[in-house]
Amino acid sequence: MADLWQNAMDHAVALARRAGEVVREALQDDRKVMTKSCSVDLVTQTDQKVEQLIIQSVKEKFPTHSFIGEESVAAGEACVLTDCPTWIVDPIDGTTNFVHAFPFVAVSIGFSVNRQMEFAVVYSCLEDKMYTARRGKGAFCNGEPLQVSGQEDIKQSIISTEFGSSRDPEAVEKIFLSLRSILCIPVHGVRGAGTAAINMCHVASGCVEAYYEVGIHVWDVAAGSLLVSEAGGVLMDVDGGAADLMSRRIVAANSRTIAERLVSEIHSFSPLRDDAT
Ligand code: LIP
Repeated sequence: MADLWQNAMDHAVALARRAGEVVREALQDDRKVMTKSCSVDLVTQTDQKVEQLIIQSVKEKFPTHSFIGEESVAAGEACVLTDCPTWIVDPIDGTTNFVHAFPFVAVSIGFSVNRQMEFAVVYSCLEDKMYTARRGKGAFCNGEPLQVSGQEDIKQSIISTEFGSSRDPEAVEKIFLSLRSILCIPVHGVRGAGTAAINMCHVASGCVEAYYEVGIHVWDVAAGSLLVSEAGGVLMDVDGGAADLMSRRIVAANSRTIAERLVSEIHSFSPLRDDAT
């Protein structure tokens, strides 16, 4: 049977590649930096330009589809996931990296139908790595199949996480408590690429056993979540329940064993949900 969404996925890959060119070109110029929720939550004209490029093109080709886009939500649009075919777009995941030319920057496009991810595209623009996944058909990087790590001992693992952009003292305290507990298990190391999407690609690729973060948004993790599950990994809430992409909390791991062990060390908190009205 023909794959209903293959056409949309091909379009997403082409758009991510074109968006990557825009990002690479913009790195040659001065980047005008603006702020959103706080002084460390950055946005540039390139984030806005890339999101417009993607949304306009999708609207022309698939006029009935819906969107959740990071910059559209920042501009006041609702962040609601319905049963409709929905493109969940982060035009530049790793904006702070982009601003500083720190070399991990991704275009992240997830596509959901009936609130289930159908395909995922994460383009790591500066590495020229195109990560793709289709529900039930596996995960790939530049066409090569991905498989999560088989490591089940957290003491032999690398864990990735981020500090995020909240500077609320209570949140920062929880972040440091979690980090201390995890480091002292002890694990082999803690890493963070500065983009949730690429951190999740690292889990899918098997070079990192697990990634967790509290404070991310649905556009940061929608595509990455399918890449991880299609590469054989698991998703979980930081308290051990079912993952909820709107909750701003995620654990993405190679296995349930590693995810549950990690959860037992995380000091969780609950930021305002993405779909809170
Ligand atoms: C960022 C993430 C990063 C996370 C930040 C932020 P942006 O996305 O990918 O890993 O720590 O809180 O959400 O703002 O660069 O798209």
